[in-house]
Amino acid sequence: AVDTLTAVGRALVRAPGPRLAEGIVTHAVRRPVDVALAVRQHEAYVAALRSAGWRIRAATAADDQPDAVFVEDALVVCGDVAVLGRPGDPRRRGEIDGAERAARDLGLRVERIEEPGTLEGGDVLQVGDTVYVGRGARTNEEGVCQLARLVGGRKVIPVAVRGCLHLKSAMTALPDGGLIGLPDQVDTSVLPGLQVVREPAGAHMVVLGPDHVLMAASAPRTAARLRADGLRVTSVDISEFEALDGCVTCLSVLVP
Ligand code: CIR
Repeated sequence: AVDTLTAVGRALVRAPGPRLAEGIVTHAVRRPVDVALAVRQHEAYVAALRSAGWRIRAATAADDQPDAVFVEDALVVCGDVAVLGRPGDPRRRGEIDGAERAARDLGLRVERIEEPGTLEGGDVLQVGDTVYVGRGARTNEEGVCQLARLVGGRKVIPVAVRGCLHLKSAMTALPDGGLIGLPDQVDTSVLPGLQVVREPAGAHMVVLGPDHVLMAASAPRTAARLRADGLRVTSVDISEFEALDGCVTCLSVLVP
């Protein structure tokens, strides 16, 4: 009972597997990944969520799936429904079975994106009752339409993205719901506004609480600016995941 009184919600994570270094790279310049360091960085990331009050739930690691640690892409949780994605990159489709088991363990109703739709959770940014869905390399128009039907009652806004992997590679939201990111990579004409950042990793926030965000250590100037604005910022070094085009959002799914 104490747990539920103090907790903010549950956080789903998935530990990196031994084949992490073989993960897909599209935008970064391929360099060797230090898997032992990645394991320690993941532990520190999980510890940051835990100390902010999130109860950690671990999906079973998928040792044969190099990118499974990027658990955010495999499913979208919206209220009491988990929508299993259908990754735009077929090399990631083997992650979905384990994500489904994790969603059921969380007690969520399970729906799924079906062929010919593609959708990765990195393209889905929820801000209150609004759901921004990136249309780009990994999520197609059909995927956006299917998601819109499955999360009925929310306002779904498709956003064209370019030059990046996912919508959340380019923009996320602050605790007050304000959008923050890189205007060159998203169609800003459909957005209510966008606070511009100069560091690419400054576009990535995980909202941990009403005035608390988690950011990558690679965005020190943005973190300093947000602290000056009165936000609490926890920074974590995720260099080994950034080497695989990952960002701070992709390592968890928060279930408030
Ligand atoms: C991929 O290319 O699919 C992975 N190497 C990285 C996925 C990162 N996901 C995310 O930022 N949501």
